Amino acid sequence: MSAILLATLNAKYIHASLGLRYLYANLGSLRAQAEIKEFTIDQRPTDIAERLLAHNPRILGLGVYIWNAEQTAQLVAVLKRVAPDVVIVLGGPEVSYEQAGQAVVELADYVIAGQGDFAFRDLCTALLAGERPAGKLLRPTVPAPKDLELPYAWYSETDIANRLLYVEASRGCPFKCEFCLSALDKTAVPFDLDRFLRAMEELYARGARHFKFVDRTFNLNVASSRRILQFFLERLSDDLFLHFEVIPDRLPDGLKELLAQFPPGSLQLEVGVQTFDPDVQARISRRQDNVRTEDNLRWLRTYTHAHIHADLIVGLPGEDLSGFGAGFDRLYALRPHEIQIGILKRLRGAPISRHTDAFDLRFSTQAPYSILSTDRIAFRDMQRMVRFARYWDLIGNSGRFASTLPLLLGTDAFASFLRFSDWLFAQTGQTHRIALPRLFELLHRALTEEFGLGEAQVLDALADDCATQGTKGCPGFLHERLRGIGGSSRDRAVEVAGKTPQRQARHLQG
Ligand code: B12
Ligand code: SF4
Repeated sequence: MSAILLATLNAKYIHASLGLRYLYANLGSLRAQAEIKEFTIDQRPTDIAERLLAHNPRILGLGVYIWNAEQTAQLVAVLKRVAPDVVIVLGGPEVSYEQAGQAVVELADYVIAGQGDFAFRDLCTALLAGERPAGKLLRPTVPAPKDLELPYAWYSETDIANRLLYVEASRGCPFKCEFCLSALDKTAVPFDLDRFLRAMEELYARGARHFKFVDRTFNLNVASSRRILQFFLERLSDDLFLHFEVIPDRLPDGLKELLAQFPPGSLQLEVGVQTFDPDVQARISRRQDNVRTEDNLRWLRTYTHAHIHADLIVGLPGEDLSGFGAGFDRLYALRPHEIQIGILKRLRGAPISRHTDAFDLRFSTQAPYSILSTDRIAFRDMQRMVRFARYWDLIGNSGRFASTLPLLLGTDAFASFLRFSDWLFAQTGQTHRIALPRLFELLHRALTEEFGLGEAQVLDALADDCATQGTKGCPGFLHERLRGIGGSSRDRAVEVAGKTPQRQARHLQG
């Protein structure tokens, strides 16, 4: 039995909640009466309610995020029907802004907006003492990192063995990109680096090897970034895997020198580019030097083994389809390993909403509040881009079609892939559950029938890609071609089936 439960519904099992572990770590003496319970968004709200109530809690703190808003509202509705006396306290980014009209907020007892590390403890102390603080919405001051207990000891052995370990060396972001919730932060505040690295050392000693930094901009303070990279370079192992989010136009030599030392499969960088259009960048208050961005991406691809994920957003105010396409082509030319195409979302509290009227931005009213149309991109075209993004994941980002993709994209990457995407959807009516052998067949048909390429060239490319993945599961029409494939592709197959994917496997599940 626990008087206090802290719970959330993660996007998938692989994602462990760092926020809840912070709240738990900072409960002080109340920690002895508290427990963390994590679920996923696939679980039924009634089942979750049953499992929570089995602990007979007096207070239930729930972390509410864009990915679980709907399910959490259903959960709270069930709980309030069957156990109205349990005090429900909400927190997390989804309930930190624009609370009016949110069903989940209406049902709950308290909402703590923003960083709740201490506020939750204080509220629990009051509630357990029989007080009922007046006012439902609490807006605590932002805690200083130096005062916070670090949460890393509360990653269990199971978490360490099976899940992504989120860690943060700093909180907040000094930039103001209007689509992003971090635009509301005043600045980035670092945790004491010695203390942070001691915690990393402890995690490492317990066997942790997959570290995902949630710092908004890892390369903001180069001296700190260098120490962190150095720390992990001294602990390189076959299974070490690090993920950082970086801004693309800041890569001083001091960082480059260390980034270049990480072996293949050990380092992943998420590089937000979002748009290359200077007018759109200015409109959404995103400061970005495009030339430096390109130089740095080129440098990273040439001189490091880092796996580069570069992000673009469709639907930004003032960007039409051809503008997005130009950005896509410009980014593709730099050959990041993945181009993550995000559909603009209107996050609660994010300043992008100031452009809603001027650019006729129409967002879905359901989480994750994706854009449906703008004055420049009609609903029909936005739907095409949603499919483009999905198919790009399957074919461009999966890395499975290294030989076939250049044939498909030709000299005009965006236009060709959009044409392919439209064709694929017309053929299948599906964006999900397309098995790999069928995808090979569809690519074969698209390239020969729709794009008019020669049979031999297409079969060679597809067979090469099939061989790279290990020939099991290759469709029948490629078997003959595969028998003719020699050593180099087979070597690649061994490499791909070997250690690199194993290191990244856990990350890729996310
Ligand atoms: C990890 C992560 C994910 C993971 C999911 C993790 C999980 N647990 O399942 C993945 C990669 C799946 C993901 C996906 C997305 N994410 Co995300 N993600 C993050 C990230 C990088 C880290 C979260 C974290 O651990 N932060 C550190 C902890 C300490 O902070 P915290 O979680 O906010 O917790 C504090 C407070 O919120 C509060 N709090 C939290 N829980 C509770 C509970 C109670 C009771 C109380 C009182 C307080 C409280 O106190 C905590 C301590 O201060 C954040 C950015 C960031 N750096 O925070 C974005 C962020 C949460 N994601 C965001 C977005 C928009 C998305 C996507 C929509 C992106 C996209 N383009 O597709 C998708 C949604 C996926 C979907 N299925 O719909 C937004 C959140 C918007 C929102 N309203 O929730 C964020 C803030 C990014 C941003 N700056 O805009 N994400
Ligand atoms: S997009 Fe990145 S740089 Fe811009 S405000 Fe958000 S976290 Fe900061």
